[in-house]
Amino acid sequence: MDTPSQPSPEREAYYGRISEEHLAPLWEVLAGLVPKEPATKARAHVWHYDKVRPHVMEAGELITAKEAERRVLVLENPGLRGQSRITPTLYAGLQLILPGEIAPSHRHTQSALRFVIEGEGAYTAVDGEKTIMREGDFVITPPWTWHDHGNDSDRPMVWMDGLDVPIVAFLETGFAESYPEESQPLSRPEGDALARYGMGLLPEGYEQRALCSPVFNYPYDRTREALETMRRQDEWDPCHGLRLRYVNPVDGGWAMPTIGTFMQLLPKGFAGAPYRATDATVFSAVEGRGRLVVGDETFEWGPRDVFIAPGWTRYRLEADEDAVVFSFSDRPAQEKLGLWREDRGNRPAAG
Ligand code: 1HN
Repeated sequence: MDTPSQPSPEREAYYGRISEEHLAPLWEVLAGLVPKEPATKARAHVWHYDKVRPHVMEAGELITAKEAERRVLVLENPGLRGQSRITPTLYAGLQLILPGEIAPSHRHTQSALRFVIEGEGAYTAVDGEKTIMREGDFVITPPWTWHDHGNDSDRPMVWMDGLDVPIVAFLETGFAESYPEESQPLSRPEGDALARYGMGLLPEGYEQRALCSPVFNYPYDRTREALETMRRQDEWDPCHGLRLRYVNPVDGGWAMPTIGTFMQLLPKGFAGAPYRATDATVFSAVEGRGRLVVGDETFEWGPRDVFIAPGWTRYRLEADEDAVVFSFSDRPAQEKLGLWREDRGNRPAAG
């Protein structure tokens, strides 16, 4: 699939004639359409929270949550500026909600996750249930569910939003609407979803209707405890340390159909083996400090920093202290399409 050299005048003239009929020669573009391997435009990067936080807080003085609808600073991948993408297929941003504010209710076909970075006590209401959020919580907003956020605490709250916006745009399947009131009515008590679906029990007669997990807040204290308990028995993965994936407890599958989410523990002194996979991964450190090494670049990270490892690009993770790191990627979407591949160090690529 080598690119042909500059076309002859005869061929150029032919291309001109067929162009009038909206036709084009495949052989001139084939190599670009079917690359030997992915060559991503996304770049590795770290957003240090201490640098970003003042800008996020300043936005709080410039615009209200109500006026903005969502007061968010978009995390733009340096290789994809102006496209509202943190990876080629995913959107991410940092959302601020100040005490007393409400981000009005709306719904859309894009799926969203929230990962709480700073603060405690703000809530998000999803489909008739409110959940109070704390640092390290992973919260799901399934597609086409009403959702509004509010902050009844006395401190600002910042979380990272992750959405499949570019995927939905590519498929041209985006729909959205506003709820007629600022807040949606609540029909279930706080904690109902976790009690009903997140305890290893299911109500008799329960039928799975949605593709997203019915547990819509995975609290950090439970996730942290699982990692801490398991570290005594489980073997460390040479690339990922001890990495758990968030699952839909109803079927054991991914918690969201398009976005895969993980929490991993990297023990003090961890020096991960090189790893690459076709899914670009967005990380958010909760505890500890370490490094992301990509080629000859090193990105130091600490608590609340967000960093990204591009797709099909070898990287290594290192930790100086026990570190706990959340991450997400489009892996479920790739797997469902039979496209996902990983490559661990010296082993040949799968597939
Ligand atoms: C959205 O609905 C929220 O509901 C946050 O908090 C960020 C980015 C793009 C599109 C919709 C939210 C968003 C978003």
